Amino acid sequence: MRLFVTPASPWVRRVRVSILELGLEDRFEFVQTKWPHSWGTRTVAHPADFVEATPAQRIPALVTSDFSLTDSHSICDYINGELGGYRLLAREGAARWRALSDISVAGVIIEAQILRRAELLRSERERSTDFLGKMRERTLRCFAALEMRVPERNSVFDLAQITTAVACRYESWRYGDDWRDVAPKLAAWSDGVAERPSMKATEPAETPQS
Ligand SMILES: N[C@@H](CCC(=O)N[C@@H](CS)C(=O)NCC(=O)O)C(=O)O
Repeated sequence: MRLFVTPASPWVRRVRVSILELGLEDRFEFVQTKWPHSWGTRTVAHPADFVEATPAQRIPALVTSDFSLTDSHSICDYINGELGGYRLLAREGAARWRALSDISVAGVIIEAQILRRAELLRSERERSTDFLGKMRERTLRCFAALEMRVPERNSVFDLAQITTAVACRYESWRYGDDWRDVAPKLAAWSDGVAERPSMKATEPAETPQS
């Protein structure tokens, strides 16, 4: 299976951490993609294999011998259910919905982080301060909500925790540590899980531009 990736993307990171937590890395070929900074506002040129893999032309994208999946949610669903025996997210029942409740909030944070990044890649003249403020406020509201449900010590590092940890670490990497003031317990928890080998192996780095 081919997984199209970049080291900066938090959407990619939640997939890569899931793969590592399940010990499935040998099943994947990781294909590095390149992104000029114009990606924030324009369609950029990509190699044919990536264009074929995903009509969205976004990462992560997974190509198997039977089908392709073009977002992290469907890819995590496949990895967890089909390859991972539902070890990262329960198949049904209350535990599933509790986890999805956290995943949806952490996912909103990641979505806002990436929208903010794309806006910041515009020229200063084009950039909307209002939009950046709205994304920042949404992010902080969602971190405050996750502060109310910090995972218990030594609980399973499941897809909800993975997605939350990725959102926390991306925020610090791109935008600094202000969020820690609204979510101090979550921040301390994220410092702990950042030491896991799966998180260490996927620390964010700038995406190659060419
Ligand atoms: N909801 C999608 C979002 C994927 C996404 O937005 N990926 C970003 C990188 S973090 C991307 O490929 N952006 C390029 C573009 O929008 O052209 C997912 O879960 O995978």
